[in-house]
Amino acid sequence: MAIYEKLTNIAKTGKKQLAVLIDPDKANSDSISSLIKKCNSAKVDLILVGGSLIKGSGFESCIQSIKNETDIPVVIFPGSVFQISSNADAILLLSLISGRNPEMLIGNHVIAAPHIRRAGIEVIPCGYMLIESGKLTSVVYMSNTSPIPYEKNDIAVCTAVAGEMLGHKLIYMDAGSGAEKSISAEMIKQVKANISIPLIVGGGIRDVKTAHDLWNAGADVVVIGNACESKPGLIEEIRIGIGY
Ligand code: 1GP
Repeated sequence: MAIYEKLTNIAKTGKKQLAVLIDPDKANSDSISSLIKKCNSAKVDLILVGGSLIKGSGFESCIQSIKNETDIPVVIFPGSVFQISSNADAILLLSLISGRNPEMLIGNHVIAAPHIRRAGIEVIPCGYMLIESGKLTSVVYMSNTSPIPYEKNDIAVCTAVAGEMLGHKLIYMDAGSGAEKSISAEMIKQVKANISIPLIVGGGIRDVKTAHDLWNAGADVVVIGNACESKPGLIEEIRIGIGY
């Protein structure tokens, strides 16, 4: 079954999904292997691969190493047009709808389109929203956009609704990797109440309670990135805590 269809079907049942984000620049084959073992045992739903700035040459080998060790779908979460691979299962085609940078709304997509088509992977159009999170994150700086202010729930709601009306299949709300504070449960609750497509939430989630609060507020998928390295037991604890 296509990855988007599966994600949507699970979301409709109300079952909460867990995604792990791997930054190829921070991973090596040993660290990938140990993390993937944890993802397998915690029954992680998706593995996202990408980063705002990838300096090394390990993007392709990172995806290949992951695929060698798991059947969990590997989905590219691209930080640039260089992050495309036929070895992945799908790509989130991110349109940065919280910003007003035309390159992030359409320019990079034009450049990437023929390469994505040639890769032959599933394309999931995704309205991507950055939310202010206490400090300047790499993604805010690199995208040259302003995030939505932390407490402006109404702007977040209208942005997500516009994203859905434009035809995006997912909304991804991100405080940015390593964010000081994750997105508020109240903002997630209000956005979820106003859209009918699945909602992914990430950035700065470092403990079980925050993950559960965001799930309970309406996130269909919670993404854990940095904390997988600093807290090796976290993804299992999050999964056990939710009861499946
Ligand atoms: C970043 O949402 C992801 O784009 C994950 O963030 O690394 O802070 O968990 P963290």
